[in-house]
Amino acid sequence: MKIKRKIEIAVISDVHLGTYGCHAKHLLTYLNSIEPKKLILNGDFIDVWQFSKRYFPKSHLKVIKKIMDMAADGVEIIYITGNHDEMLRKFSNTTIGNISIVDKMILDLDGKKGWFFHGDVFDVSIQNAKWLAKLGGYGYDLLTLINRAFNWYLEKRGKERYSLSKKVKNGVKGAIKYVNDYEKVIADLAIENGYDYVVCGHIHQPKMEYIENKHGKTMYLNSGDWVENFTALEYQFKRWKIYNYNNDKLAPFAVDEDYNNMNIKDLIAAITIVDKHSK
Ligand SMILES: [Mn+2]
Repeated sequence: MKIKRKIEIAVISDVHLGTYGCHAKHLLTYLNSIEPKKLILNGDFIDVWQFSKRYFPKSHLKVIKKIMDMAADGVEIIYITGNHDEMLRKFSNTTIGNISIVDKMILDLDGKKGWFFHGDVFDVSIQNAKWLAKLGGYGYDLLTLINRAFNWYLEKRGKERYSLSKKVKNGVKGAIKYVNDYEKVIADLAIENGYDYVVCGHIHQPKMEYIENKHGKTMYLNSGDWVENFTALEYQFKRWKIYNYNNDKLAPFAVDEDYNNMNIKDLIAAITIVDKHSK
């Protein structure tokens, strides 16, 4: 019998299923080692931009099957959309069984307020977004519109859409400043809105840190990614921590025995065919 770690909430982001960079096997091992009440997929879970039929290996299908099995076992799955899976934003606020799709979410965590979103809407205007914080609750929604309009304009002109995470990843000059600005703007907006925690992803930089300004403070949390860092955020016993797969000595014991005998066809069937007799 496998002993799984019980966690109240697990948050993962930037898995990028369907790309060569995604370490699906690591993620599967992690998911097999935990028993969360809630699992939050905070954006860029499936990389629809780079999706092609040529590359979607067995281990990536297993991750999807695992998530569906968790949902069937009563785990509440919250899929927050990101920029690489923004096509799913069409289905925002849809709920199917234990799985729901949203753009952003607010949770009450033992009397404290947590704000969850992917974070790509902060790409466009991080340099001069200070005034957006002053708009409080409207700030995030306004940024979403500006970001959308800006990318629409770039696409119209045949240019590549703006990607902050790509800049950071490629170590473009000033990358550290981009990261700092991103964290600062998000924290400012969270403080302005009275959130105790703000939980995002997108820039692939795991972090847990109190950020303070003259109006107050908030805890900034970033779940990192499953391309380079293999990190997650876990909430248990009224506190957050960063899980780091590279430091987890138990990892080799949580293998995916259950799915090992399944071939690709079985896996696809398990994911796509809904049993008419169930429920
Ligand atoms: Mn992203």
